[in-house]
Amino acid sequence: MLAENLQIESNDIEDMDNLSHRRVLIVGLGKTGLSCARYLSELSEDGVEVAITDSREHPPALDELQEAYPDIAIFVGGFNSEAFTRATCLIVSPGISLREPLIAEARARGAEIIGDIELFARNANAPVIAITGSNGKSTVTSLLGEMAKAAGLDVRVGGNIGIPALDLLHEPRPDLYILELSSFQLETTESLNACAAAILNISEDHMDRYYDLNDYTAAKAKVYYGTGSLIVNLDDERVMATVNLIRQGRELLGFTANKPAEKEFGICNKGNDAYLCHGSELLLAVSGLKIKGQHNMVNALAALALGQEANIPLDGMLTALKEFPGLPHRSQWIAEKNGIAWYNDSKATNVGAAIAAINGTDANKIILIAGGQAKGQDFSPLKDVIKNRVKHLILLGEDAELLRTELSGLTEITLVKNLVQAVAKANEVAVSGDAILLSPACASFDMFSGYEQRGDVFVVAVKEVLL
Ligand code: UMA
Ligand code: ADP
Repeated sequence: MLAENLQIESNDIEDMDNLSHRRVLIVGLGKTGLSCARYLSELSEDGVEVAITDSREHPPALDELQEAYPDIAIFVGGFNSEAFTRATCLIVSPGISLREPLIAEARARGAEIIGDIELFARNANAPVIAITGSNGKSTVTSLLGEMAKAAGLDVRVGGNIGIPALDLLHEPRPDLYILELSSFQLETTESLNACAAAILNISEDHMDRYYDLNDYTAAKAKVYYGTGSLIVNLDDERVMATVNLIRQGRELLGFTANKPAEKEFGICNKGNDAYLCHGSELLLAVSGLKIKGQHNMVNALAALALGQEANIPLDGMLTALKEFPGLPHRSQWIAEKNGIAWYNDSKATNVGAAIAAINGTDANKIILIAGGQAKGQDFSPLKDVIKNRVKHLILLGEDAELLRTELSGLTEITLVKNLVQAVAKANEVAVSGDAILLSPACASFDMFSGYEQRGDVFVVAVKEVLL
């Protein structure tokens, strides 16, 4: 079995609905750390002492924290071991590994180790839908948010998508929370008990943080803890192996890119048209959707399955689905000139995402712009699609050489120094009927502040070259 070595650890968390008489250390002072500080300050529980630490000299939220919460003790420019020793509870930000020695020592001493999602879970006052997976999380989370809104629900959407979950916890109580969760966030989450939860897919990502794919999968599997509905990708062996290990008699609701069995969500063909369907019921023609590519059809099916289990009315879901334009930087159409289409898929920060984008791009041949930080990934799964669909591979970034070594002989390869050169080269080799796709399969932090900046720089370069 694929996941036979899978070990799902319990954090042995004691009953901790409140943090009274505790010494809490928030570890990390980015978006999450700031949201934890804000939440604990507003909670104003008696006897809670709050401090915060970050290994960086000037973490992003430092100034805001100092101004808004001057009473919180701050330790930056390295982790302060005394602060760790004093704490009875650590709230660890997702960007920090639990294998950090001071965190491991604190756990061994009996300190409680949680994350912001666990704190959210203990205080959330409405049902929660939770979405994880290697790819498609933000698309499904946003689409489901739109579906809930179209159905007239008061919904709050957040988590890894960019709005810290604790910032969603304010009065009045909403009808529903929808959370995008990363494996990092799930590592420290035990009691979310989502009413519906999905692992959309599992492929290699963040291998610089995990021992192996099983270790990464075990973190993702925690999204299914509890008693809610288990939404599963029937086409993904690793998801299925994982959920079968932990389901303990619970029913699964599946989605698939193929014809579904009764009660499942899938794709059926009728005449020349493909439809999203629920069992044998045709829901919507694929041609009627603004989002494109098979991966997006699967994302739509996952959202429908999650929505059904959270009792979101179908009419509202279908209305939103027809209108949903997709998110920027995800297989986003940018321009077309001389029969050549340009797409920005900068959010493809791993191999699985780039494969989905290449497969989902409608063109004779593709000129692919890729590269950046490899994060320890194995690039060999890219070989087939590169060989079959990519006529020219343009590589840039820190790990361009690594990619060239792994993918040489499959197609023509050019190394460039920056995105402007990449765009110029792509423009030079493309002919009518081709598509030019930025889908890097790598993180962007070697050259950019993030995938958004990488995508923005690409779009500007494309517009300039097409002037
Ligand atoms: N860092 C340090 N020292 C510290 C603390 C952090 O070097 O003491 C570094 C981390 O290694 C990381 C960066 O700082 O490189 C940010 O880490 P953080 O935990 O402070 O991040 P936040 O600003 O709190 O943002 C986090 C998520 N970031 C990560 O998990 C790295 C955001 O997801 C999320 O939107 C936000 O919480 C709100 O929930 C971003 C992300 O890249 C989009 N997520 C990864 C992904 O999608 O692949 C998992
Ligand atoms: P995430 O939040 O998990 O990073 P996004 O919805 O932002 O996912 O999409 C990121 C990239 O992943 C897209 O640009 C696309 O290349 C790819 N992608 C989207 N949905 C899927 C899917 N269901 N399966 C595989 N790849 C996908």
